[in-house]
Amino acid sequence: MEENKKYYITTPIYYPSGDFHVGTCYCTLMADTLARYKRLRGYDVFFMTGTDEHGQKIEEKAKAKGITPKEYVDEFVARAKDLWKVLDISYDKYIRTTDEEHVAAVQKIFKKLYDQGDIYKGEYKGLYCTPCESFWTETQLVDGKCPDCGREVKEVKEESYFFKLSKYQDRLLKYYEEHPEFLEPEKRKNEMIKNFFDKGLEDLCVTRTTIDWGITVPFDPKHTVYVWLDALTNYINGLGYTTSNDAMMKKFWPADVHLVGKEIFRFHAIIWPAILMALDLPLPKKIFGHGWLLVNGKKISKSFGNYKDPRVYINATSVDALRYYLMKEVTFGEDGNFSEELFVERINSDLSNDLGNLVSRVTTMVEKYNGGVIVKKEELPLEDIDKDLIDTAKAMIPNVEEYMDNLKTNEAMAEIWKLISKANKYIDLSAPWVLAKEGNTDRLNQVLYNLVECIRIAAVPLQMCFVDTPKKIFAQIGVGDKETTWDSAKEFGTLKDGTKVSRGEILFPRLEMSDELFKVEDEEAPKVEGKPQITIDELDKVELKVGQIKSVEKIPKAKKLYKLEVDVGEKELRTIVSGMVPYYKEEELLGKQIVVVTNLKPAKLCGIESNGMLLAAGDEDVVKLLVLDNNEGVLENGTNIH
Ligand code: ME8
Repeated sequence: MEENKKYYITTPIYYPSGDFHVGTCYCTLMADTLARYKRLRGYDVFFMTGTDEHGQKIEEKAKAKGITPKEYVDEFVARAKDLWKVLDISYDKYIRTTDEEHVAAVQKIFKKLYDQGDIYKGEYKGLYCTPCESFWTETQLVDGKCPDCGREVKEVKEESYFFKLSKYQDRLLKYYEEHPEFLEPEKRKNEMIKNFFDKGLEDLCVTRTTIDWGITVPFDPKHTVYVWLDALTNYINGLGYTTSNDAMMKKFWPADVHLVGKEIFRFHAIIWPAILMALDLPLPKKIFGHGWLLVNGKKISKSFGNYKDPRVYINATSVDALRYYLMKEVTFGEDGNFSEELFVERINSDLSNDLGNLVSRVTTMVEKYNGGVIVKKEELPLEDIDKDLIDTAKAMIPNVEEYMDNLKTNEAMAEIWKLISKANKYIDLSAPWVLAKEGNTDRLNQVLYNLVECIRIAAVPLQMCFVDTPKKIFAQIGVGDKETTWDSAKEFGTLKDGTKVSRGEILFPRLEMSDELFKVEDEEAPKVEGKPQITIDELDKVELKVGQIKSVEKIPKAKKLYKLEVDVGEKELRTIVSGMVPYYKEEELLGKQIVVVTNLKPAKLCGIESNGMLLAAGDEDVVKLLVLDNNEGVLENGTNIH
């Protein structure tokens, strides 16, 4: 392997909130396709993905589930890794921000930046969006709300450490100018410069005192490191930065490309290079901000209720079908659409009709007319249709390389399809069945050779995106390892005389759109908030009763917790600890008839044993208790709820 043929590619590290949908799979698949492409070209590839596991949101979600944040993220990571296995994602490292090495590295980086004066202590006054974990200035708000998610922001004031982002403004602008390839697509770069640099960069708050679930500042432990300094440094910490074992860092840094979604592009384009400048490290070669996958014009995301579980589509088709769809449907840097109809249409036209039919027609003909054997004879002159086909085949790999090197994965796929379409047309133009009927064996052999050779050449770059199909094709056309390498696809005529072809299973059966096609089987149901579907018997295990709140007391030291005494129709009142302080005043709770889970295992919260749980709805800012609509005691306390 040549020394300079190294390639380091990353995806964002994902938040463990909700399960992955086809939208979140897109970036990982794109990275996987690029990693496979580089490996095929003989590069030593390091592909890293992972999870961004700290923050208030995780702390709250874990609490809502009655588990610790670590348990919550562990569960998520197990599911994430499971999905990446199903999708055959070939990552080399899965980094978690709760990994000991990452935590230690963040602390060292923080201390270094503090010691050299790039981080200082100050007071933060600002507007905070809890769901996005983002601070905003007044001018950035849209209609007084978070510009990213449109939700309410809260005013907060607290002691914080700041990173001197403003100090790097001029150096950043100069760098963008001198390295036009650094930020892509161009329009996103220009938009970002206009929105953030025109107003001037502000120093960045990098710690919080109100979030426990985070990496503590080593010399001031009441502070935890706040999101971006923790998250962004994963890209170097995953290579062993700050450790004595920095061989990977030496080998792979700077990264070749960070792939990120468009909404987090600016953090990667501004904060990350500034941190690297402060650490005196080279900057990544490219940061690419991709578009979103949309359903009915809206970003796929759980909160919009258009959640799509990738497993549903894989079960109805195959891993390769979903991988192809995602690589084909999203154009370089733009948004792409996802709908079940589009998915079916794309699979039927490109995979069943074009690719599948080509392989099946050609292998059938070789079996029928030539007993499954390829005959290579070079004495016959080429006809115009042969020349045209061979020219297309020879041009394909250089064109695919050009597109892939510029991250245009969908155009690279289209380039392969040009050859596939041309080969299908060539069948019609050369009409092998007529040649067979006429007994024109030499021309028939020549035509069949050209067709099988085209299939081989097309299947080589398919290995970037497809994980099973190329193997199946190679087996059907009887080619060995040497004829499946990247470089072998640059030559026309590599296929050997006497190659044995045997028709195999249909590669992509046609899909019929129906209500049944994407039906979710019980055991493979899409998970909502990480919970699998349950049976009625399992539901029956939960005991729900009408309860009435008889006393309410704030728990000193706990910001959100009340100690409640609740009458659930038993001799004694139940003590239940509930995080309702931000949402209800004491007097609002007193006397309310509510829904209580009465058979929940007791748990100690702030030293108080809690015996049960109140049911409530909502997330983050708004939480409402489930209250009986007739609150006059028509139903007795302790009544069962079904
Ligand atoms: O932002 N289509 O994590 P995240 C395409 N932890 N991409 C989508 C998408 C869609 N419908 N929905 C989400 C974070 N994504 C941080 C990153 S990196 C140091 C820290 C993409 O889980 C989104 O654009 O909220 C983003 O790039 C990625 O999923 C992770 O989002």
